[in-house]
Amino acid sequence: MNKSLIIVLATSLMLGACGSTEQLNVMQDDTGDKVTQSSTQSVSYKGDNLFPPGDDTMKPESKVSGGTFDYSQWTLVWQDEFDYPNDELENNWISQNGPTAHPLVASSRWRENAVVVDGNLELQARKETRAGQEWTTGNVWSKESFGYGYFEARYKYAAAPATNNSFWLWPAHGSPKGEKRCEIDINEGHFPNVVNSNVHNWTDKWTTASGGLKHYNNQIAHTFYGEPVHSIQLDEPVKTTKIRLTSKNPKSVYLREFRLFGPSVNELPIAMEKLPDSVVNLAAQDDVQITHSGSSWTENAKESFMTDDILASRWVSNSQGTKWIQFDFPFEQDVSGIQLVNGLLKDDGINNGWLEDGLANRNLMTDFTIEYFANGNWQVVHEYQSSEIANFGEEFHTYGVAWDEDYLRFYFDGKLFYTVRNDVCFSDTAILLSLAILKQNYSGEITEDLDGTAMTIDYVRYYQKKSSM
Ligand SMILES: [Ca+2]
Ligand SMILES: [Ca+2]
Repeated sequence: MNKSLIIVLATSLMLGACGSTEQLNVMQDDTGDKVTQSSTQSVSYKGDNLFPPGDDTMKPESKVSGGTFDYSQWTLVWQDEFDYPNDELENNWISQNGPTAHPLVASSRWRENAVVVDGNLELQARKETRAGQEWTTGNVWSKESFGYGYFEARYKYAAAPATNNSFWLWPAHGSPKGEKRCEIDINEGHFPNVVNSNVHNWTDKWTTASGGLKHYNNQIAHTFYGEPVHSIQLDEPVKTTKIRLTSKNPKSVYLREFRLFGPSVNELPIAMEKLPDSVVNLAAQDDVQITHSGSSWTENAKESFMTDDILASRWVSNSQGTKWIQFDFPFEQDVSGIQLVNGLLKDDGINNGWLEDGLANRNLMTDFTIEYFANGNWQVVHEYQSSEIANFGEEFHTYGVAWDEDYLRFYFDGKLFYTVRNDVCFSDTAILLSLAILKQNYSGEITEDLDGTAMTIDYVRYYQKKSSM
């Protein structure tokens, strides 16, 4: 394989339900042509299963847990602290210099956008048309390749929606014959605080019943900050005929329960439990009309699931554009309390892996506004922005993966949050740091706010386990 052949765009993006994913990663060669055939055999299967039928190698055998990462068991064998002049970046890294062919990426990527300054590597986003794309960013990969070990980077996201802030592993310098082509996304970070960690098998692909080409992966939007539950007690009841929730969440909204209470409910009930018999959910009455921005077509996602008093069932919204849900009452109501549960919970499970207690929430809404209709106007009664709780564009965090023959363990600030069995990744890999700007609201709306932002990397470090040396 041509050593400069493969540039992979770190733009794998979750769509829809846990385990039910659609892939947007594209490989291209340095002429910009997409690689549509891998060198190994593609396999066709019938059906829409994520995993090829009968493939038991994908199933977990036992749970593993590592807790907090123990650096004392590991030896630092390679590092880049970016503590040198900009023109020394080439000692360790190769830069993309040209357009980005993926149809969802709006940025060409250049060495000029990868700037070493003040002890950091900045991958800078700029509003400038080059190579036919309206934005520029940076994308670098290591000259060296690495085997099993612990990879960690400390970085901040570019502080605006529509960015993909990626620290990932890919065999940029080629794989040994017979090895599967493995991509490990340690984090494809989306502002303000979403962590996407994933393993892709690019060798074994299969065709679904609907004609799509799938490959094994397990994309998950981890949302460590924020809560599934929002309980809002109003200071004064509002008289209204309509209530609506609106969100700009980039992906589908998972609304498990939505409850409205009248003034007779003095104390809001426990959101994660069934309602007491004495408490009425005004939103769940038969004569309430529910309208919305659209439901996901990928799964059973009816709007009635958000008011059925069953935590396990949920409405799943459209994935693109603004999401909203509206409740129309047949006559004016007094509303004094609002309660909702959203996102994916640990009990929802995942394919081929395990989530740790305390860091298991996924797909929580990044934002929402609740309004009521009165006197001919919509009036805001509650607003939520997850960037006010955790803003990874302002805060440095560490993202890591411990990779061995059996497992891949993903760490956030040194805490294990996610483990998958290793069925794919057995040969050396390069390290990549990539900023992309994404179209179609995949990680939020493209705005002028992007101009001048930067994915800012303090360091990249690689460790090997002491017992393996
Ligand atoms: Ca429900
Ligand atoms: Ca540094």
